[in-house]
Amino acid sequence: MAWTSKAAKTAGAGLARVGIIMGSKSDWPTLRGAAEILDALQVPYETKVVSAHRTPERLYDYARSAADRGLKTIIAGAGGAAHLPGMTASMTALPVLGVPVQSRALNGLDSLLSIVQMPAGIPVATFAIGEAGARNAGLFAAALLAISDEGLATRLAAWRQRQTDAVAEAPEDASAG
Ligand code: RP5
Repeated sequence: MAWTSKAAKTAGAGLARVGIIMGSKSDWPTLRGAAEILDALQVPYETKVVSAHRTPERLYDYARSAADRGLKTIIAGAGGAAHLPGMTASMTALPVLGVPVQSRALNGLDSLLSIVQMPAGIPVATFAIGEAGARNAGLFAAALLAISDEGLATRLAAWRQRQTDAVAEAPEDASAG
């Protein structure tokens, strides 16, 4: 079926190549980390709230149409009983990158175990809990796309070099003393 996403946001030119989905709008402060990385690397993406529990039909439509709509990978973040990444992976052949959101009750350990412990057969690449995981999922999505996109590979290499260059050899206090 045709898919139109009101919440779609694209960075750079062209159709979204990465989908960023989350189980609740309360997950956005975490998943924003992935979006910021994709913005920095000029990778077009879309964002959408898709709950495995509360909006199962939306999840079905999203996952089933993702590849036909031009997405190459999906970053899926959720917290608690975090079924979103696994259920998404069950309905698309695209690589799914799971981000465990830091939950209030168990600090994200529940999210991590829900996402990482997929039974053999349907893989979800699982990242660290919280914003670090979201940012790394963004970088990983870019690395996947960079395999067949020379311009993106160059931008990613430059991003990593800037990060390396920004690491001081000594802590501020030590050099001041
Ligand atoms: C999960 O439940 C969401 O991914 C979110 O992390 C968690 C709490 O959701 P809200 O109650 O904030 O909507 O499905």
